[in-house]
Amino acid sequence: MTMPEPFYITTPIYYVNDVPHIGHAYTTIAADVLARWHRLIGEKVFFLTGLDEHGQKVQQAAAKAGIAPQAHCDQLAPQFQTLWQKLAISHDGFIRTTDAQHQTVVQRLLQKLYDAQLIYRAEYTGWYCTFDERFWTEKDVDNGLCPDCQRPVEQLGENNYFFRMGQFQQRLLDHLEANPSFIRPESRRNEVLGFLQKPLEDLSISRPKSRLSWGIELPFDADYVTYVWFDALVNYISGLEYLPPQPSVERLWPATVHLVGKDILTTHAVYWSTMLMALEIPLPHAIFAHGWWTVNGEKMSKSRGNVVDPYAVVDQFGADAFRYFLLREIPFGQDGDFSHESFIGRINSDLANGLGNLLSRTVTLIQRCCQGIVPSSHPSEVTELETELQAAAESLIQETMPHHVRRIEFNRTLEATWGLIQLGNQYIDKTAPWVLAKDPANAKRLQTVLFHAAETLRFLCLAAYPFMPNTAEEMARQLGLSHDFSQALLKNPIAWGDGGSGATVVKGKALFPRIETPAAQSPAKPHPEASTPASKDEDDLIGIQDFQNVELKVAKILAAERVPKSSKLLKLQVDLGTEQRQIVAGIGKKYSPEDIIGKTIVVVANLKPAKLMGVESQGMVLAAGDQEVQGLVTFEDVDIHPGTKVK
Ligand code: ME8
Repeated sequence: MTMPEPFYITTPIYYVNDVPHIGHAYTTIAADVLARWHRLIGEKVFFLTGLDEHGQKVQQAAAKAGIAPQAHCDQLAPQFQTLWQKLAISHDGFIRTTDAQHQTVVQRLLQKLYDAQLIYRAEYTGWYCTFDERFWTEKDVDNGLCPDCQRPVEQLGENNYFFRMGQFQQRLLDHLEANPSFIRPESRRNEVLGFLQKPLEDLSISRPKSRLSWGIELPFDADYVTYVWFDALVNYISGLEYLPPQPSVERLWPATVHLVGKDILTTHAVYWSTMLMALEIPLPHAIFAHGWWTVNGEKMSKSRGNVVDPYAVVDQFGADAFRYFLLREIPFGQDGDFSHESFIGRINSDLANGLGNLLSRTVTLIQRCCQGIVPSSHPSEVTELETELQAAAESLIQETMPHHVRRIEFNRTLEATWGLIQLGNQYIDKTAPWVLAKDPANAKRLQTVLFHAAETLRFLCLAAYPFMPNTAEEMARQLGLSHDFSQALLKNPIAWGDGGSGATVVKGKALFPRIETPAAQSPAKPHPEASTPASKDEDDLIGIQDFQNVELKVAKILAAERVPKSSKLLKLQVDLGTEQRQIVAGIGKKYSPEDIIGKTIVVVANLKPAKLMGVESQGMVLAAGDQEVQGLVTFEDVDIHPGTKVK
């Protein structure tokens, strides 16, 4: 019997020259989603992340802080580890390049290359960029500036050790040719092919201690330390020797995928691949280089003061909203822009109105109509609506999701998931369980509908889990499911109707409370030319809180009839998303009942009930006009779910 191939995924190991930011969070979250999905489908997963602690950048940061480099690393490492905890990162190993075991492996591999005469010593003169820690040739340097980071370069001549990288150029080209999905996405593969059109030079893999002392000493020359990239790349193999519970380079290597940002594609695709070839170690199956985040359209930088602090984002909005936004907003591989407006927009529309609303209305209805127990379906009551919902949920979990996750298309996976959420919400709107609940003759139909709503959520819970693990757990809790997400829940196909029924639901807090933006909270500043009459007495104005005390909601008119003996009053039955209400409205002179059935309107939902001509009214509709009503406030061209808040 052959063992299934394990899924070994890595992130870059981040420099500890500064605290982590949104870019570091992005790659690590993406790797976490893949790791969680592959565990869910029953694969053996090893997920490695960690820190790159040597080299000039770290030495300089430590000097600036006035402490020894190791102490500096020890201070910063917990900042990354705590952030990964806050972001629910489920890595299996955390490597630090100052780990003694890692250093031993680096030295062993260097010695092997040296013994094989693949490392030689030579005098080299070139233009050195301290920031990028690399030499450039005369033709690369542009006006005395580094072509990569645009910082000044200095001419440096020194003796160094070189790895015969150029010798492997053709083999690397052949490998790229034979393995079209080795570098992904396709556009990045083309970049690497382009890079390899020029002759590939040998790589300086040492730094004299006189210039840089913070690194791993070369095993064959104590006057030198190892170039930080040679040291760092080896982490992908050295970590397997001492971090897994059963150390096994043999079983876990080659890596399934190295996730990296596009900035470090060359070091991975070219340096690392040729190092592995020289060491006679197989190459990883794939290297995926994702795109770059800017903030409000600008490059993130300390000097601009626009670095997004993931700690602050998580504290304010929660880990899952952040995880969702980063992977939903842009296709993985393309560049994207982070702005608070788009983030909050996604929270309110996709998370609060979409997923949160579907869960809360389903749980509320099951509590109200079925004593809190998820009912069973009755085959005689299953219509096309139910068949469509079931087919959509099954194809999401069994086909669409595996397809897109395998291709590392996070946004497509999430789009498909939100397609099902929308279908679920529309299903509840169409079947209107609160109307069914009025007549005991509909009991079987009502149970069938609520079963299907709950079952859709059971499937959604699994689809959401890799992306939003905390949310999935809370959904399972509210649905009364005893899911243990650490198990391979999708190892075997899940069947519709296999769980759920009989569970006791538990109403919990909203999954994603709507975020009121500062603009909505603070009264808008009047434009100088705005027509606020100068004489308007301050006492006539209300504060925002007064307005917020009025709960305005979208409602759909299900039925309407005239109140006997009144020319003005209509008695309406409206759908409020989770309940049906009766509202008496003075709109009978403008509208006849048949005109308004099916309209989506706005109602005041927290008004004390009152009796109008002896008929109870549980709210008020919004309409324009003074003595005479001229028109109802309606939504004509957008499909908005009943129950959605209006502000
Ligand atoms: O390069 N957008 O570490 P590093 C998206 N130590 N991703 C971003 C980003 C942004 N604006 N900024 C950073 C190093 N990243 C080396 C790696 S690996 C053997 C050694 C992410 O701290 C992205 O993954 O500069 C990028 O490749 C990585 O952080 C660079 O992290």
